Amino acid sequence: MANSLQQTTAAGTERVEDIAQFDVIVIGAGVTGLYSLYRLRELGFSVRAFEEGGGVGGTWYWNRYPGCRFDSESYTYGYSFSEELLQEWDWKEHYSGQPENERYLNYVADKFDLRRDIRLNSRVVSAVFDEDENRWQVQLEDGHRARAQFLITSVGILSAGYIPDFEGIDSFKGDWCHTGRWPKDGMDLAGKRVGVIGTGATGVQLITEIAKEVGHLTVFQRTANYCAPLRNSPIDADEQREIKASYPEIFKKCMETPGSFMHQFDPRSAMEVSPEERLEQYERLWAEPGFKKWLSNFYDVMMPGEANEDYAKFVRNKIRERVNDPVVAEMLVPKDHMFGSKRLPCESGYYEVFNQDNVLLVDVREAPIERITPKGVKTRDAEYELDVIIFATGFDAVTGSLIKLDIQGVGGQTLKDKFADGPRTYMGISSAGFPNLFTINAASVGNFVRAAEPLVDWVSEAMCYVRDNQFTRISATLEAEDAWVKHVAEAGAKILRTQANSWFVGANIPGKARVLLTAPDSAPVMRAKRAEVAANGYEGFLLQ
Ligand code: N01
Repeated sequence: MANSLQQTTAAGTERVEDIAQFDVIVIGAGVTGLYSLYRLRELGFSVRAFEEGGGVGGTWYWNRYPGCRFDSESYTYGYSFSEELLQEWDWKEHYSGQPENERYLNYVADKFDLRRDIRLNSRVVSAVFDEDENRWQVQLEDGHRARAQFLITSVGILSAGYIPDFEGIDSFKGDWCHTGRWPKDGMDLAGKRVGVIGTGATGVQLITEIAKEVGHLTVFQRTANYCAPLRNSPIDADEQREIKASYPEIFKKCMETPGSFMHQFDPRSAMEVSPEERLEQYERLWAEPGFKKWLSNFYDVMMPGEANEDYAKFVRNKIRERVNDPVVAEMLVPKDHMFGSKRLPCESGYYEVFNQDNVLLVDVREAPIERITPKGVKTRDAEYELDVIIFATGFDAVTGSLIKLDIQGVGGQTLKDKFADGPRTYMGISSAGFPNLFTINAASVGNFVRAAEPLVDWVSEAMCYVRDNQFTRISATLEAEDAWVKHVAEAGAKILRTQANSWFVGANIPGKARVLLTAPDSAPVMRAKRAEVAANGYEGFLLQ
């Protein structure tokens, strides 16, 4: 849809002609963007999604590194909005891999005819609020522009890849890449000397998979992680039938838990049962697939304190049991942070990789990486010659991808400046001075799709409220925002997620303010809060 606007806008002094006009612009065609598009279209809005990638899928489009897969159950990750989709789609594995997940999202895009409203290969470089017209003007890298009353940033929480500022990267003679921008045609690693920097959830998946084919692997580890066996398996025909018959119960379970996963904590404290009973439960859950090991465990295993340390000891011993060389084993055992204070990777043979003769573990906390050289990686102690370097060094989480968009609100204020000391929003969704902008990526917590669907529903209903009541603007009030920022700091200080240096608190990015980047509350609490806000006529929001 395009029209000829013969006017000068506050968004720029140029004459604006032939700018495509929509009710809503969605940035990103990943899990949340696709659903936003579907939902808003159903509600009668004209929508255009701009996607930087050459295909839909977001995280599952970009992160095509070997080993990339779910660690929450596949059938808890799919959309719930269409019974037909649920019955048509067969998840092949309990923890589905990237190729299948990307296929699923493409299937969704086709089934609901979403592609006609998605412009691919479209990197947004700025979004400016036109105060006279109450519309956002979005500028793409290729010169294309579009305008809409509402702007939704469905840009993901882990999409702005982070590569440490090592000197000499460009001098490296071999191939290198970041896991979040894995080449579509893959990387030829067979028989090569490969170095991986980073041992977070990504590094753990990648290392396990590529260790099967590389000639030699050097793993540069700064912090050892608590990793637990994923125990993935194919879904057989009987299981498939059972899953399809029990989606309502599966989703109901997910909606009742703090992180929207299908596992409920044991309401007992680990410390109130006998040591024998405690160990029996630890062992029983350890033998189970996925997150059950901690999310179905004694509730206080995932809280700072005695139970947490007791379980950490159990996990440390599980790691030691699997690594032949006791020196290497001790390097792989985490001792500097609490169990669960960083994201817990699930693995499928990670520790055994370090029993291979062609794998070397290098401690870069002890001897940090000094630079990348033409031949490889130089640490304080040695130079490691490599053909390929893979940066599994994570993401500038949540705010990184928002700031990259150069979003300018009322009075030319930028989101970058406003978020300099951490995100300033109300419930992660809206920021004062940025009317009609919904930062959906900053509000999701836990199991992504389970969190995203109700969030998108809420935002869509808020837009309907604005439309139906002939308002032109909606945004958080400064008071509501201040109270939320205070709440995040206070409640966040008490939870496990803020206790270590990780992306949860922005501590993985040098110079980034250390602030909890998502809500400190559980998913049910957040849904109830949003429902109450809406029921009270969007309390905490300024409607104009
Ligand atoms: O990133 P990370 P990730 N020198 O930030 C190291 C999700 N996810 O991509 O721990 C040396 O966790 C850094 O070291 P340290 C999941 O939510 C999900 O792995 O900071 N090393 C760390 O080891 C996850 O949490 C799945 O000391 C440096 C690593 O790089 C999130 O994505 C799979 C360094 C970065 O780890 C991010 O995970 C994969 C330096 N200068 C990911 N700088 C699923 O299973 C950084 N590091 C669904």
